[in-house]
Amino acid sequence: MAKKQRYKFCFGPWNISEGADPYGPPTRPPQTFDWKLSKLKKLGFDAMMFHDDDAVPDIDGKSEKQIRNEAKELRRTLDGEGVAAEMVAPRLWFSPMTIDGGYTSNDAKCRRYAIERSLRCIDIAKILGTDLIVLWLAREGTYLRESKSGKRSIELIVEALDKMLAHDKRVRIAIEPKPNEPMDHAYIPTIGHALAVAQLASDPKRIGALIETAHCILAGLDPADEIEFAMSFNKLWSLHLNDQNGLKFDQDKPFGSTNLRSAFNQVRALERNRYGSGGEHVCFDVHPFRTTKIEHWLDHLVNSRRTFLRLVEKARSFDEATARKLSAERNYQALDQMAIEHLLGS
Ligand code: XLS
Ligand code: MG
Repeated sequence: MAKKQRYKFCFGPWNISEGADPYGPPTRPPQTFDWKLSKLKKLGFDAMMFHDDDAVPDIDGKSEKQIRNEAKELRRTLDGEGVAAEMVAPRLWFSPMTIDGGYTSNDAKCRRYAIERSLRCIDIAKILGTDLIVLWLAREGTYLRESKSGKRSIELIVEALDKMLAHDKRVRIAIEPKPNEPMDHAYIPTIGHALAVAQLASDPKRIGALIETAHCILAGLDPADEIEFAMSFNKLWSLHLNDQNGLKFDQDKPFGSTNLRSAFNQVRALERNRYGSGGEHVCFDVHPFRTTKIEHWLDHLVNSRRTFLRLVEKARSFDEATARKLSAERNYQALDQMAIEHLLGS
């Protein structure tokens, strides 16, 4: 029998969030980074994901040398805790320089800022010991169709990718597609778009993808199919599992919270394609509900991991032979009920 995958888990400091939303202030006081890090291993996680300014706060006001020094200090702290850095992502959506987008801004000065910041992000990743950069292209899109050219925007994204690839010969870039929010329409809404854009870059081998459950649902797609699509190209380099109830704001609910059967199918897709066998992590991009009390602050992470592991058991004990037989007989009614009964348990 094939060796069973042992999954490696991670989350980011932003996943222990304070509950602010566009309509109200935080409902929990901020926690320090060190506190978050100290909890990680105890909760059964292996690695942490970072935005560039999670790693080096106030990055825009710091020199290259300062950035490197702070990244080195963080590396020592991570090593001390036995925690790996899974990836680093440039936060290209917060600064006044990214109001109109990063790489696709209509202002050349702002575009230069976005690229420079991405190169610093690569420097940080190298120091933290990861070759993986994640690009969530938050503001690369339009609020109104007349404001940008779609073709020019793709050229600008490819130019930025090429500069990043040239900056460090070992870096790999995983594009995290999302169809909307904050933009009306984003330029890279799905995995298919991400992998197509990769083909235009100078070294397509070093561009892959990260799939987030909620983002697939927002695009009207099935997350399990998106996972298998990316894995058909060996391009699923990271994963943000969570959940989402329909087409509304990005909810980042605990994994399995809305649709347990979809969560099961995502895990089954990962299992049968051996996700993780190349060292990839299972990350939970989940947030506590705004109502969460301080004493329950980490439960969404613990619960997502637990649900994932329970669904791994469900995927491993699913009667695949019978499923194949029922599929061959086109008895999908029985297959449907078999999946339901399996999830319900005895
Ligand atoms: C937002 C994204 C973000 C990325 C990291 O919707 O999911 O959290 O995962 O930049
Ligand atoms: Mg995400």
